[in-house]
Amino acid sequence: MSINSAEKTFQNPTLVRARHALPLRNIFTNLFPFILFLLLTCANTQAEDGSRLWLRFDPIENSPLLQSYRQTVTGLTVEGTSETEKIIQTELASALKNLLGQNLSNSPEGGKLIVGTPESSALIARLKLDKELKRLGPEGYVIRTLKEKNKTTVIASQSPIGALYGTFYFLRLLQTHQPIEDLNIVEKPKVKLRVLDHWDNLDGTIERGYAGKTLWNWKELPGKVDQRLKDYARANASIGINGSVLNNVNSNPIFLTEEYLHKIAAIASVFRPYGIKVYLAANFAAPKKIGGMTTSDPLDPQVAEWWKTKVDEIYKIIPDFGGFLVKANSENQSGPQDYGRTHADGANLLAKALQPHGGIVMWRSFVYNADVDPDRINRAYKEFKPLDGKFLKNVLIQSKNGALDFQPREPFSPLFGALRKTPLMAELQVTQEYLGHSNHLVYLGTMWEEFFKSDTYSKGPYSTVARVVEGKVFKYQITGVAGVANTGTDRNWTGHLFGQANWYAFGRFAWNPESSAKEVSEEWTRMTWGNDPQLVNPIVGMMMGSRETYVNYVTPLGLSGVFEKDLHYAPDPGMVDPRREDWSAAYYVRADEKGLGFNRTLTGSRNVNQYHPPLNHRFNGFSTCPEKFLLWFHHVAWGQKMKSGKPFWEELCSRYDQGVSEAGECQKNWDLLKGKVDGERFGAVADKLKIQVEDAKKWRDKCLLYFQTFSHQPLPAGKP
Ligand code: GCW
Repeated sequence: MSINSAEKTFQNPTLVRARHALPLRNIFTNLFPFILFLLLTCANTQAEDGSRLWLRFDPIENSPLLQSYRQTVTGLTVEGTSETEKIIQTELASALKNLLGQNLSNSPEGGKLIVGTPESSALIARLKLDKELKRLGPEGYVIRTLKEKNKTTVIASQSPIGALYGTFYFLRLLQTHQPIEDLNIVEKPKVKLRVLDHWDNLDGTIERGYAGKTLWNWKELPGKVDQRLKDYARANASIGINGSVLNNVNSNPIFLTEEYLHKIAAIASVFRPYGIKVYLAANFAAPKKIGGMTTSDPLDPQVAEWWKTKVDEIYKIIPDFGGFLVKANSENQSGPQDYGRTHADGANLLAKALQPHGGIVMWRSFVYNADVDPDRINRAYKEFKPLDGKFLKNVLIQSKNGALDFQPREPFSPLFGALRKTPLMAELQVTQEYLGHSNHLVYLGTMWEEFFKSDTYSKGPYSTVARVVEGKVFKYQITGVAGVANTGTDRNWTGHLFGQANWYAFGRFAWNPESSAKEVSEEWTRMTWGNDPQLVNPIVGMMMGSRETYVNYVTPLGLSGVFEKDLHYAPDPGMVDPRREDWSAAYYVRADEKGLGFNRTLTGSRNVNQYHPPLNHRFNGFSTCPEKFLLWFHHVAWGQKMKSGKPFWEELCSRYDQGVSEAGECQKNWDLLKGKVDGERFGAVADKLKIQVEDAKKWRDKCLLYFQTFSHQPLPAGKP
């Protein structure tokens, strides 16, 4: 029975009653509990499409906890009249109503939960937190229980945005069932720019997007702004994301035209009260393509004038515009090298135009022109290292975490720690281009933790990537972390329900690159699935192992590039792409009669030398190179003895097998949760896991059969 027909029975009984008065009453009485049950389950099921993300705010059922929360939060005072402060008010009032079942309207004085800034709130001003809040900056905040004031809880910041971040932190404590009666939390982001990069195209498609279409409806904007943009901004604010690059780095210059700037302005005004700035991916050839000029040469004064005029126009329409992201001289995008100029010339051209408005340039280092070096992964370092110090102050160089291209596992790109005078911004990929799209459950928090924790040794030990990115190693003036977004128009936002965890984790890691993947996964699990330890422990367990499992059945022991052409989903380890050698799987895998893997040691492409000592030596030596990076740096003989004592071929086979069996374990663990989570979300994940387990087998079989044509060794018993 659908909820509608059940409702009709209730709402319109008179007609029916006239004809069957007595019997109907009996039927109704007997069936009442059943109908009620159906109604409740239907209502419940209908709501569970994942659209609420981690902002569910379901009622707290644990009664002692509920009671203590109710005692702590007995009244609410949110002062200030800015848009952001209004958002704080409604957010808190509705969340507390849902979580605690309490209607707390905003009272001007004396609530037991007070939120605001010294400017907007006389109460907070009286607390004399000014110095402390100033040190925390506009996005930092304190959450403190005031003992002397009848245990009032204060959420205070220098700015309304900081107060909003503090509000979401406070709500997270409630959502994850933490104690709140004695708080002293002091928070500030470790990174200034925390930006989602959307690879969204003008036609609504998303490059490497697996969750539907773009959220920006260009046809309807600026007249109509979809409510989902508000939901998107709210979700981002709840995890501290403060910027969105709206369009693909393979960029269409049309986004810079006046018509589109007005559409973008409409998006910016929805994002603004949530603390999110909009940025655009700029097409370097725009002066020629939309400006009617004959050149886009960065050293041509008229080109500089064109950009200055364009940028001035942008700021007239969008006064708090963030700046540009640029992919130049890479994968057919034009750039300064088209005119014999350098990346610094190109970046500085735009930086100069943006500088008077406070805008910034995020210039990507994802370049790999074949004439620079025969090994693709040597190229970006070789191009950018000599330019260190040549960029204007408002330029950041944005580098992917690894030197290749968002593989399931890569060592950190040697650019981290190589640029001392130019801020290096980390680019992570939240969308799972090489990680099973929206079909595979792969939690990326562990990958990002591994990356950020890597020691670059660029200024002696403890020069971790995290500290480089935070500007602590080389004292960068601006800092940033970008993530290629995995959002789209799917009801659940990310295609796979566990893709939401990667969006969430991105925000948490961008705020604090030294975060713990486990803590983040636990937070997300509690908010998304529930606080029952019988749910939390197995789900966190599944998440924490998921990336290693994927690596095992896709790219074990440091393999890379084994993917099918263009789609990057299925395996095709022998693929040769006629367009470019370095788009071919065979180029990376390097399988031959002797063995497998890319020799990047001193006898090979010498990539190891792009790392600071002792890493260069460590990666260069076969016995010192971590096994997880072995095939990345070494060509390993099929019979080579491994740490386990097994010959390499057997080790390789067993890693693939391990991946397959771990994927199966993950599926079994999920099955055990049947009945413990709502049916709709349970089923959605179960369906995806089925695909994942089948895919894992395909990966193992296809790769091993291909490698076997070189190793000529038997497959372990029971394999194809
Ligand atoms: O990984 C490659 C992707 C391209 C992407 C490019 C990049 C946006 O396959 O789709 O283009 O990286 O990062 O620029």
